[in-house]
Amino acid sequence: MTTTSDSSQQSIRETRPSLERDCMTLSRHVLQHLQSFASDAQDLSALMNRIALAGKLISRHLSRAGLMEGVLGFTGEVNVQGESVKKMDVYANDVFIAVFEQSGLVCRLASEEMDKPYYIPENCPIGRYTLLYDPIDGSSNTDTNLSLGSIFAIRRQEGDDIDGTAQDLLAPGRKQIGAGYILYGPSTMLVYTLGRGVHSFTLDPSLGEFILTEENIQMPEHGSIYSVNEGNFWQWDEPIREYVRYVHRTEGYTARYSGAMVSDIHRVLLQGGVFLYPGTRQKPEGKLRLLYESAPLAYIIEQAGGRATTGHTNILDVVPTKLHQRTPLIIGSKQDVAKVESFIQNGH
Ligand code: AHM
Ligand code: MG
Repeated sequence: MTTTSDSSQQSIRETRPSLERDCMTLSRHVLQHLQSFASDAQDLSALMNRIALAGKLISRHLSRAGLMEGVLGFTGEVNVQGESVKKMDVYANDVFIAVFEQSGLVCRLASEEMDKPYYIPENCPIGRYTLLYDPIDGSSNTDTNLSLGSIFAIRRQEGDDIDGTAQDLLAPGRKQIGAGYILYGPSTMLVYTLGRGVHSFTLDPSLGEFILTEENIQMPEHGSIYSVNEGNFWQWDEPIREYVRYVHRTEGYTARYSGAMVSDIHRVLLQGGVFLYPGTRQKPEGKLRLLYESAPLAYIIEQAGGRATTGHTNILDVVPTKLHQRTPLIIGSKQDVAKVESFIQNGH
């Protein structure tokens, strides 16, 4: 005979797997993953939760952008990088600041959109972390409803920074204790590492939560995709041109380039291949910024079994001399990165 309690046990067993999946939120994952409830782990969990909130706010804003006045287009200003600023860049930059105000977590924020680090004085006595971020990666996609991203890196503040110059941030990417990105595509995804593997989450809009999608992502050692802006072909040095000629004449390669490297690198993370933004003759350092674009993505890709290099130096070993330093970037599957390196270093 089946009793009421038997049947409710049975129903719990049946709903358990989907409930467990829905309950694996980002903050829970961080704690579980660090295997600790100590204050450091609680801080990192809370910090990731705030980053997730920033992602949700930006995602919501993007999803309605075409329906609201004054959201798309340029502000008319030029940022510290000499690039025209979009209204969405300003909004997303402010979102990251707003979510960390009164959090006690982050004392300083440094971003592509701000000349100098931004201090949140009320957090500084206890908030020993710094957040470096690119609020909108792939800005040129903003007004055409194409994929965009946000990139972030977490560093522990070293020293007192009494003069407010944040000199301790001029340290290699190995000092990052966490990194990740948010991808605003058909769905919004958050991918992060705290140095123990790479994990992806998808925003469930009905719950308003990022739910675990894949744990410990390992990328293929080789992939067919090469992702580069070939419009720059005549501005590259000969070795990069030679590499691109090589993939043109070799069977098994295909090009993909979206204009937002978060999406291009996300594809490479899942399917393998290589993304390149090399230096040009006029700009040997290329376009991408080391501290809040290349280094966080390098950390993710290395944790997933890939590599990132300038062509000569591992991205995570490059020591910046200034906050907004640029760097050439070759990133992706081990074998594909090695192939590009071999063209740069040996000419074939
Ligand atoms: P952004 O942060 O100002 O948008 O610049 C970074 C972006 C990358 O996402 C993308 O790969 C690249 O710039 C595209 O540049 P280009 O149009 O020169 O190919
Ligand atoms: Mg940007």
